[in-house]
Amino acid sequence: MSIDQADSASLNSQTANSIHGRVLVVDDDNGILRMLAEALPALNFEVATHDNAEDGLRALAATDFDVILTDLLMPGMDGIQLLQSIRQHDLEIPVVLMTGTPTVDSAIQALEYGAYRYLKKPVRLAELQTVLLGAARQHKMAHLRLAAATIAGEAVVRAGDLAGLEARFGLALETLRMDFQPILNAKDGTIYGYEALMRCDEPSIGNPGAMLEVAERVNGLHALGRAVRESVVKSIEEAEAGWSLFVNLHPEDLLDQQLGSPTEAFSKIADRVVLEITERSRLERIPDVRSRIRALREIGFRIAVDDLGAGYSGLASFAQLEPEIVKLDRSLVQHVDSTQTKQKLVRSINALSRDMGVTVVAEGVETVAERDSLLELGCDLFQGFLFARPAPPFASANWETP
Ligand code: G
Ligand code: MN
Repeated sequence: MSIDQADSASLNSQTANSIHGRVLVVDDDNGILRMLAEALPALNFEVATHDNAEDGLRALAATDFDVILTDLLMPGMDGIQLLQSIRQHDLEIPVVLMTGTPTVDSAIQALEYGAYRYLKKPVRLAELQTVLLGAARQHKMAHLRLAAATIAGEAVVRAGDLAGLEARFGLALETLRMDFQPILNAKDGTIYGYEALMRCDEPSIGNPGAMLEVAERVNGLHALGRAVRESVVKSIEEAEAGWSLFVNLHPEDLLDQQLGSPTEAFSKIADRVVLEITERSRLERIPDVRSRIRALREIGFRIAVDDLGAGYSGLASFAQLEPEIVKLDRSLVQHVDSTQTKQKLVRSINALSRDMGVTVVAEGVETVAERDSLLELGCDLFQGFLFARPAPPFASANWETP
C-alpha cells in the first residue's frame, strides 16, 4: 500500500504552514490504517499508511517523515524489529509504538532502542494528537540542533601532564569551591538565578573541563559531583529565596545513588535547583536515562540542556531529557548581531521552545549588540561576561552597559 491518494490530494490544498508533520503509519490492521488515514489529515498531519514493516521501511527510504507510528505485533517484521532497523541509520526520528497487549519486555526493548512513546490500544485520538505533535516538534528541534552544531566549534580541554594525578585530584577536591555567575530575566534585567561553576586551588587543574577530565581518569566523578552538590547546599543559605541555582551534572552523576536520594541534603533544595546536562555529553552509556530524570524531576529538580548546538550527539538527548530550560551554546551567541544564519536559527529555536513550554537562556553574551539582538530574537534569560563574570556568591549584575 502507498500514500493514500485521496488524502494527499486533500492535503495539497492546505498551506504548508498548517501541517504539523508527516506521519508514517505501519499496522497490519487495515481498519486502523483506514481510520488514521482519515483522522490524521483532519488534525493537520500528512499521512502514509502501510500494512507491513517491510513496505514501511521502503517508504521511509524514499521520503522524509517526522514521526513513525507503528503497531507492535505484526506478521513478519514486528514493531520492535522495525524500530531497531530504523535506528541503524536514523537516531533521531521519533517512533511511537502501539500495542493491544503491552508487556514489560516489549516496553523495555522499546525504550532501549529509543522509542518516543509506547501507547496502549485502543489509542484515543486526542492522546494520539498530543503525542504526534510532541514527536513532530522533537524532530524539528533535532534538525535545528544539527544546524546549530555545524555553526559551533569544539574546544577540547586537556589536563596536561598527568603524573601524580590522584594526589592532584585530592588537593583539588579539598580546595573545591563554587563561583556563581548571574542569569538575568530578559524582561527587566532582574536576577533569575546563578550558575555554579567549580574552582579549585590546584594550579595544574585550571578549569572545570580539566577537573572533570582528571576526575574521570582517577575514577573520582562521583566524589567530585558530591563535593559540588555539598558546596551548592552551603551557598544557598546566602541566596535570595526567589533565585534558582543552576548546577552542571556529568552524565556519570546520574548513576550515583546519592543524587536524588532522601539522605542527600541537595535533594531538600531540589525546587531551587536547575540541573544542567550538556549536549556535549554522551547519554547512551547511562541505562534508563528517562526514568532517572523522571525521578529527579519528581523530587522537584528542573532540567536544562546546556550548550545547545555545541555537541550534537545525534542521540536524542533532548527528547530523552524533555528539559524545562535550554541554554544556547556560546557559539550561537557570539556575533549573533552580525550573523544572519545564527539569527534565523536562534529565532526558530526560540519559537519552537515557546511552543514546547521551554525557557531559553542565551549564555556567553559579551557585547551590548549581542544582547540587543538576542532580546529581539526572543530569548528569555541572559548570562555572560557583559553582565557579570563568575564570582564568589552572590555578586550583583549589570543589565545596562557597565
Ligand atoms: O558549558 P557551560 O555553559 O557550563 O560553561 C560555562 C562557562 O562559560 C564558564 O566557565 C564561564 O566562565 C564561561 N562563560 C560565562 N560567560 C561567558 C562569556 O560571556 N564569555 C565567555 N567566553 N565565557 C563565558
Ligand atoms: Mn553550564
